[in-house]
Amino acid sequence: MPNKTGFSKDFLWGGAVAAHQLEGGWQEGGKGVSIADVMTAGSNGVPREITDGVLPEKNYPNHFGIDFYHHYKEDVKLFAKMGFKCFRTSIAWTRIFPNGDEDQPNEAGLKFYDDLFDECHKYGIEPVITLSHFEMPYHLIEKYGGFTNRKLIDFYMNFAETCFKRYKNKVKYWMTFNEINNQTSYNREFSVATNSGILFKNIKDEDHEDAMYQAAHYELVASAKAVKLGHEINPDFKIGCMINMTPLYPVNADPKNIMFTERLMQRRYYFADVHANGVYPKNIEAYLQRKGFRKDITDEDREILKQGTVDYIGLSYYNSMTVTSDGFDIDGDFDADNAATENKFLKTSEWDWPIDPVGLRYSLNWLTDRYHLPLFIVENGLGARDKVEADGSIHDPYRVDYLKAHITEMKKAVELDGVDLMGYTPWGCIDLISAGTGEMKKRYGFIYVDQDDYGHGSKKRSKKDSFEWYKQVIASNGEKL
Ligand code: BGP
Repeated sequence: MPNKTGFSKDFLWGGAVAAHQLEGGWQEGGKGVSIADVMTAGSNGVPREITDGVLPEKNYPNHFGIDFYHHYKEDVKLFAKMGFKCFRTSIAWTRIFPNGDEDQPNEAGLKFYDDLFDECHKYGIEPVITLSHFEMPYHLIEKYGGFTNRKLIDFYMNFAETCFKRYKNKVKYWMTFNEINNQTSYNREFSVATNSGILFKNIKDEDHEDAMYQAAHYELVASAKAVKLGHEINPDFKIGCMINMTPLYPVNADPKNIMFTERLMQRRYYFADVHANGVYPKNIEAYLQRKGFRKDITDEDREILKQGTVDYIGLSYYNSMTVTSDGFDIDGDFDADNAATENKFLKTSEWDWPIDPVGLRYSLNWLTDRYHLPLFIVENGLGARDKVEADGSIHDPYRVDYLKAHITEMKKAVELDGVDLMGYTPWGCIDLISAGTGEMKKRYGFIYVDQDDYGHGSKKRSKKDSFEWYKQVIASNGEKL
């Protein structure tokens, strides 16, 4: 009998994190320095800074994370109590290849993930693994210029092959690069540096966009090569891409705004076209040619892109964005962030992110119509400040409201629109360091961690009200919201 809610009985309910945002132990087990280790904490609107190496006077929150490196057994046990079927995390590249260009991997790093995956399997939790989640070895950036250098494809492949072979019987679900399309926000050094390892200070202003497109090309080739190799190592692997899905809405029905929005969508989502179809869409080819960008693309690259198409599309969804073409030349170069404007129909989070559950259903439909592939929502959630009451309880109805509204729309997409959805892993299922701000106070978790932005606190874990709520969502396979 079909499940009442429309979710299959093996639907992957779980939670998502990334190594650099929670592990800590930044110098333990032979780990090297990653880009995340040279990023300071931002605060109250002050953006994070990428420093020249680690400077003793600065606060680097990714150094301590929430010390998952030492608490993982306790944390996985809590995930199991919530009934997780899967747990999405990443493998810190610098634990496996501390500098990124070594021939041999670091055994202590490999062992850490063996232990973590064993711990997950002990409770029947399936690991879902991102290979590169904003954690490139800093050495690869300093010495080679990150993904502006074709050599990075080989370094990434060493890392991918090592992981695929080592965890071939422990991990089935993989993703190659986290939010690969976020680097299209090329005016924000943070997005570009975390994705491709490009430091703007090393590149002339007028070359930023070209460098981004070239690096993105090498990443896409690396991803396709990894998908192909992964399938050879274990044909049962399910290997996906991961894109940040922020649907763009025109501010009004002026055709100029409609065309402008379409153009922005093309720039932001061509990554998914390449991953899923194995070819660049015509509009991007035309743009790159016109601008003289991405000069280095070979016939062999094009062939690899075709051979390494993904099994599914992983996506993060937090919000939609409304844009206006005012002040832009539609045929010029531009960045969606500079075109963003208010949407009077939507409320925003404390960090000014629009809250738009219907946008999730819209996104799932859009992706399905375009790619005809299974989808996996691997991030969704609300960053908010939580208050601990005198008795230690934490009431977070705002988080439950957000997730409930999004799951409701996700259900409609599955039940009414025929979307093939593999699973749902809300972001930051346990409080962790925010990627965008480096703060601890921007919390997403069902599990509270007693720690401030500077790493002070007992690190004690406690359940928020949302913990029991999510537990019943999973237990009822999405029926009780
Ligand atoms: C995504 C990243 C995550 C995560 C999330 C929330 O872009 O993949 O790493 O951090 O956003 O963003 P933030 O931490 O800035 O609130």
